[in-house]
Amino acid sequence: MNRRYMEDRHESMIDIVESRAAFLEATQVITGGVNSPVRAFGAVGGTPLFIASGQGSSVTDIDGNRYLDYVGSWGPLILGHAHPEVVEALRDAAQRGTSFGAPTLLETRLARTVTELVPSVELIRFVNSGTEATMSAVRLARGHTGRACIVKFEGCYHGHGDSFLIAAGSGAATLGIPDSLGVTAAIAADTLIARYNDLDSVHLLFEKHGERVAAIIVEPVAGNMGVVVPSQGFLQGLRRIATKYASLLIFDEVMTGFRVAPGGAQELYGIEPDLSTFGKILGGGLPVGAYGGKRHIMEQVAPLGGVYQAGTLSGNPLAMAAGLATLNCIRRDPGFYPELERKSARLADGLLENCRKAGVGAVVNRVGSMLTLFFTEEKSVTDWKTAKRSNTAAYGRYFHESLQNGIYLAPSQFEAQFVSAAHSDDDIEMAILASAAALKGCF
Ligand code: KE4
Repeated sequence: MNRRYMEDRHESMIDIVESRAAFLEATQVITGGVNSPVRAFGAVGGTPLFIASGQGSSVTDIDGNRYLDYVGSWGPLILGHAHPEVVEALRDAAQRGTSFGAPTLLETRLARTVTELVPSVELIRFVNSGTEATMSAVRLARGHTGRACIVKFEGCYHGHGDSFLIAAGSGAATLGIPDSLGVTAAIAADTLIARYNDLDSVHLLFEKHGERVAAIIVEPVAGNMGVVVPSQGFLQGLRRIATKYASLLIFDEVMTGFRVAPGGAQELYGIEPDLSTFGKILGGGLPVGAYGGKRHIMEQVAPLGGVYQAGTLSGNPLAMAAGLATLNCIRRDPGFYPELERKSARLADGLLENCRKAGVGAVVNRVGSMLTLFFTEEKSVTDWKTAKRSNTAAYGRYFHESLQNGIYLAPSQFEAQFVSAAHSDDDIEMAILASAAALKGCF
């Protein structure tokens, strides 16, 4: 056990005796005590909180401390925790068996729902994570075009597939390992890196390698360097370049799908990708991913075509039931997104106003109910180069001050915060008040 790993963890002021003991025990049997690196609080210091339960907009840790939750399990919980219709759907499905390894009607119903919400998706395949979705979409693009290279963007994160762990965002950027050990030079050579919001950097790559590029994969709204908004014409430019070179345009909508609009970022910005990937909200908090797109492309996946992809629990009834219940709640309420927009805009304005009053340099980037407060002297944060200049030490202090004020934020500057339908106006006002108090404690 790496004692330094434990000793570096200074205490929060809140009583987290149980979490501390639980973390010590977890580190003896789970690598780093966590099952995903960003949960280890590596970027903010301190001991990860072990969560006992979630209800609506809040979570409670095993010491009994309750927090307003603006992480939302990193995006899936757009309805909030333990939504009654999701819980009921899960209970009903579980009583009939948890997995069959055979087709079920639930899969077809969820697939039909996605094709109705996202018209560019004519055929879909369910998998069990966003990573599986993006890995499969890239394999399909390579199989469809017969080309080896992909273009991704510095600071974007598409899961932990080997081809993506080059200049990656999210936990890779948080921990300062954007290029992972274990990814071979041969694999890395096929991943070309461009700059987000910089079409010239994409043109340069295509002028040199265009005939070898199978796909551009992009987060249509970046959420893994913190939220970075596509500049005017950026996504349209990628569409034009991909078409010109007969490469595929893959929108990684794992985070933006059903988050920024019912039909995701492609609806919001009016761009039609060739393939899209999904996860998070699609499973309502259960493990799920999906990739889908034009029929003539998707028909190249086994068993119809020669691109192989499979999965024991793909389309499992529990994830399908939770995803269907979630999307049904979203679809039937015409006020769902307008309400999210109103509350999220109020939160973003309040956070920024607090920083202005406190004389703290800050930028807030937001699309819909995903947003990031960057502590920075930059006038804007438009790519990884500007995002990484943020004051991550200040963010770490702000994170802990926020915890002490009852607000649970992402333990990394390079992540998004999420507002759910369960967040009330009072929750938003509490987050704004708590933010003002947190700033006092860390600047
Ligand atoms: P998963 O394999 O974690 O389900 O999805 C990978 C993925 C793919 N594409 C995008 C745009 C994503 O944001 C993600 C995963 N997001 C991170 C949060 N930034 C997951 C949190 C974590 O790694 O623990």
